[in-house]
Amino acid sequence: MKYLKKVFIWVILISIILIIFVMRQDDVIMELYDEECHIKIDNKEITILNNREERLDTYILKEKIRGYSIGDIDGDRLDELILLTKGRMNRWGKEIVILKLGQKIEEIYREDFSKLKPWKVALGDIDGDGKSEVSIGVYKKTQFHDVMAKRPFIYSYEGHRLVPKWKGSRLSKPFTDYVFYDIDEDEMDEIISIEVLENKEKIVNTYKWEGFGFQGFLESKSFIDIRDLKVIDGCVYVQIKEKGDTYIGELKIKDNNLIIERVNIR
Ligand SMILES: [Ca+2]
Ligand SMILES: [Ca+2]
Ligand SMILES: [Ca+2]
Repeated sequence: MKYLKKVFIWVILISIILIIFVMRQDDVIMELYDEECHIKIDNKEITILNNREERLDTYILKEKIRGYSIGDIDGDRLDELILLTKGRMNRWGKEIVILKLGQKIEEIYREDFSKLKPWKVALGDIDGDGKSEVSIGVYKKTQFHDVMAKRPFIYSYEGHRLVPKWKGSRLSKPFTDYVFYDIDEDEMDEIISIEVLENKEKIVNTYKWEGFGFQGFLESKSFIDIRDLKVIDGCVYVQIKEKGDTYIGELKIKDNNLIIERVNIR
């Protein structure tokens, strides 16, 4: 009996170690940023590797990474990596760190945004000038909307700093998440958001930049639940929950309607 107990404890311990190992593996993300190089993002460590998997440079942050986005924010045709670091207690993010990616990694900007309770960083070229704007998803009140809510603030990177471009009070409804994507192929990115209706059902909504603010564009029909908004390989996907059915759908415009087409991917 004693022997069995020992075996049982060992099995449990080994299982826990395996689970931790697998979870840690999940944290490693590979991102391609030009034809020759890719980066590996692992916890606090960012490594540039070439096509032969040779390490070109490594950058180590003090804090863990909560979110990131890659794109050209200054129009020099080199991508930047924009990171949001984790704050204390991990509920909100803390600093925005911008790294220029070439053969080497160069930190070009760092600022503490913890007062705004940041929870997301996303990039999109909303005005089509070839430079991506930096959006920081914040959780706060604004002058015109005195309620704590998620809001997508927009900045442009000018003169080596992030300059506010739009600190609008909110989107048309409360939202759970957003990304930027050129849904109508006019070379300007729209905001694509998952929004919550009064009856708690959800819709996908889209907005176009109109020079001084965002204008509602197309919205989908409503579903019991919509989650997991992602841009993968140039397509936007969401997970849809309908009565007795859950599936992945791809966002498309058809006959001037925003539709979510079922696809067979996981
Ligand atoms: Ca750049
Ligand atoms: Ca732009
Ligand atoms: Ca567009």
